[in-house]
Amino acid sequence: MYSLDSFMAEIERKNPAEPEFIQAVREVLSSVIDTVNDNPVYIKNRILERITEPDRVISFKVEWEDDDGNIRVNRGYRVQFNNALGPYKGGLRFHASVTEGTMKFLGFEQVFKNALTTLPMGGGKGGSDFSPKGKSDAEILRFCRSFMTELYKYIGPDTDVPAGDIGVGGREIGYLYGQYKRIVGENTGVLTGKGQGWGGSLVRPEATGYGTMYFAEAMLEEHGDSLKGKRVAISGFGNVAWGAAMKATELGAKVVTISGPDGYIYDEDGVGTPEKWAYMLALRASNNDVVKPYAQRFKAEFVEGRKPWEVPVDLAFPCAIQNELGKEDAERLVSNGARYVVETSNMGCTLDAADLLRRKGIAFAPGKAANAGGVAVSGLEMSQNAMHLHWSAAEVDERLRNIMRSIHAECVRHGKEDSGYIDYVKGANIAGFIKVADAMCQLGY
Ligand code: 2IT
Repeated sequence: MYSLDSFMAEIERKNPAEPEFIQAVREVLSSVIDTVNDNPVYIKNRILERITEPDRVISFKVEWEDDDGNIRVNRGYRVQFNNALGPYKGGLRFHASVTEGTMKFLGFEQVFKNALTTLPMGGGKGGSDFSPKGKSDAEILRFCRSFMTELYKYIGPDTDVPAGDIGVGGREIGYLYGQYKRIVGENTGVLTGKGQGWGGSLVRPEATGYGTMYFAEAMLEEHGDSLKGKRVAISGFGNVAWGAAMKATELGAKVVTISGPDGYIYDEDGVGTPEKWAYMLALRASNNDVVKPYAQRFKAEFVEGRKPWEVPVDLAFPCAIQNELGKEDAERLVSNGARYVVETSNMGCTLDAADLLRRKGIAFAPGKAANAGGVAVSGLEMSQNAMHLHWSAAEVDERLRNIMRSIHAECVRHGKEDSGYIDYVKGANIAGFIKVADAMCQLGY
């Protein structure tokens, strides 16, 4: 029999100074510990000990030259967490906050998320503490080239397939893939999120944001409700927020906020026109990491240094970064009448925020379920690459919507309580865990 507290004490001892990894493990284990204790096969196979230890953690030096001719040094990572279900799969994050601990938390989350998609993918994550903020295009190119010159040794279309994440979009994937091809001489599906003219899948750029709205659509239906006429708060302004704003609008909701590290935008007219969406992409491409210019451009309100969770809305979608929505934010949302919180960033809510939302009866979807659309379409990109063909946008979009609805159904199946309340965190964790744990038992050690 496992006790959560003593198991977590051991995790904390083995992973010092990695608070986010410890947080992610605690969240999953609190959901699955009863399932494990009820299953002698999982106990005998030491699944908990094995599933919380990454297969390997690769760390490497990235040397590059800035525009002034200075040599700069960053640290690169690839965490290959678990490949029971398929090749390691997960994004690359370029952000100043990246450490080995963040990579491990993201890799761990990815294992269960990828399992939920039902596609054959294990979990991994990588990146660097390199910050694209304020960097020129030429500097980003040189950094990507150096990064791939190390990373190529560890990846391959059937072993480990990276993609984008914060700070890594179509441009960066292009530079990374260009260097991979230069070294290895192969056109393969070794990265996803590629350009549409050179092996990328249609709808991959939109997929995370679209997917989270398809998930929300199913969630609202489950509660006899719909997105039509709802007020929505979104944080972030990058690729994920962009896709979410477009799909929310299409489904009849009004997105009243986006945000950046500098503060948030309150747009009473809604972030709901092609011009506004194009402007979000331009802000992202500028590498300035600010949203303030949106306010001047579209005559909206800019609230400096604050988060959008103080705005009265029906639904909140954290779309920026881990732990961006804390307990006080959750309290504010609840007292302002929000009924749904759909985590779209990975672990966007702190543990106490998520607990509070669930205690208050708010429908709360965890990132590993709601944001799985991005990696799901990455999986579809891998399929298309392996078959050397290209699906239409309509075909990819329909598959994406079906995958998100099936993830929602799995959450309900494993998370519905006797009271009728759906604990999406528990449902997602148990559904993902069972798939990976069963595979691990069958594969031996
Ligand atoms: O967090 C994520 O799921 C991603 N950044 C996407 C990963 C992928 O391989 O497409």
